[in-house]
Amino acid sequence: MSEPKRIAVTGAAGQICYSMLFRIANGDIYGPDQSVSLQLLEITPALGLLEAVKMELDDCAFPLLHDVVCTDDAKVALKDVDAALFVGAKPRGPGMERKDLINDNGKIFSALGQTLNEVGNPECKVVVVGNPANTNAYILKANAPNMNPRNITALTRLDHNRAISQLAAKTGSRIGEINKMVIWGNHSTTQVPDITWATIGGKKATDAVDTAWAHDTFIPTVAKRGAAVIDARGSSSAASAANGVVDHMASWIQGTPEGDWVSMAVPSDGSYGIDEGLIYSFPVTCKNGEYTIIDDLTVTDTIKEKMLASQAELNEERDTVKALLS
Ligand code: NAX
Repeated sequence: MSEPKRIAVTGAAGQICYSMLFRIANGDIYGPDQSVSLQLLEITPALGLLEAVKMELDDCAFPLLHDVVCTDDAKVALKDVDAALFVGAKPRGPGMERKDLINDNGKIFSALGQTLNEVGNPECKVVVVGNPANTNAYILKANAPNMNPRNITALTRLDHNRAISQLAAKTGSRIGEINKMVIWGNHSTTQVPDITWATIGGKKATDAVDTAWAHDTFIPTVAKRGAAVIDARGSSSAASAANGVVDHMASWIQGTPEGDWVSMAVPSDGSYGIDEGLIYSFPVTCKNGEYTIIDDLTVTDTIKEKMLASQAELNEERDTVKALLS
């Protein structure tokens, strides 16, 4: 077997990681023929809990898990990694405005970007999960000029999976029959889940549901699903978010199937008139470890208007953290 792939994970003692690390150690990102090393980062007070996670990883005796490092030093966690999953972030506290959260977490991501820049492998594949994920990825990218900017991405795969699940439930179809779902924009309530090109068993999804459902029920249900899970569970999505991260990385590394695509928030190349460099969710195909934005879809006027509103929100978030974009 080749050298292990090194994967850094931040916020490794948190909820999402408790579901995610075991999947990674099982080979779900790099596949069944590739061993992995985990370099886990936590804040100092959570190191005890992180050790407990390592004990459980050890107790699984995963054949593909080469070694596990637990640390509160980002230089150790991010050193020479092939992939970095930035999950750790502060949750929104009582009375906190979204702007406060953006600023607090922005500081975490500017510091991590600088460290990644210093010790990271320039081709390292990055996914940001900690919210506001797109803007945190934007901050990280701005602070890590040595890194390949194309490889700084954010997670909208959970939204993509939620959208597929909602369409399957509405039409009584199986998940595996649904292809070509799209999430445009920000991982927030301005995101634009879009079924224009989706197919169900090869037939157009738009023939199976009416436009009013697609616009007035489907879009807000997917966009507000995170809040619905919080209401039902008392805390935010964890296992499904972990699954989204694994799917995001596995698609990127192992490729997307012929005739389908996935949604990833990646630096815009100007497609669809979205400002270049903004971390925006697009449909992409993946092959040989590279993603390609599907840039030739004709979007409807209604969807375009929503796409621009999501872009406007991202621009506002970017302006809020201007001081962190060194
Ligand atoms: P938890 O609060 O359970 O875990 C976060 C962990 O991060 C904690 O253990 C904390 O000690 C650690 N941490 C905080 N600051 C850190 C730092 N500077 N370096 C390293 N570790 C640090 O949250 P969890 O439920 O795991 O969620 C993590 C993040 O994912 C949150 O920001 C959450 O909002 C975000 N989410 C993003 C989603 C997406 O689709 N993009 C969906 C799920 C989730 O809401």
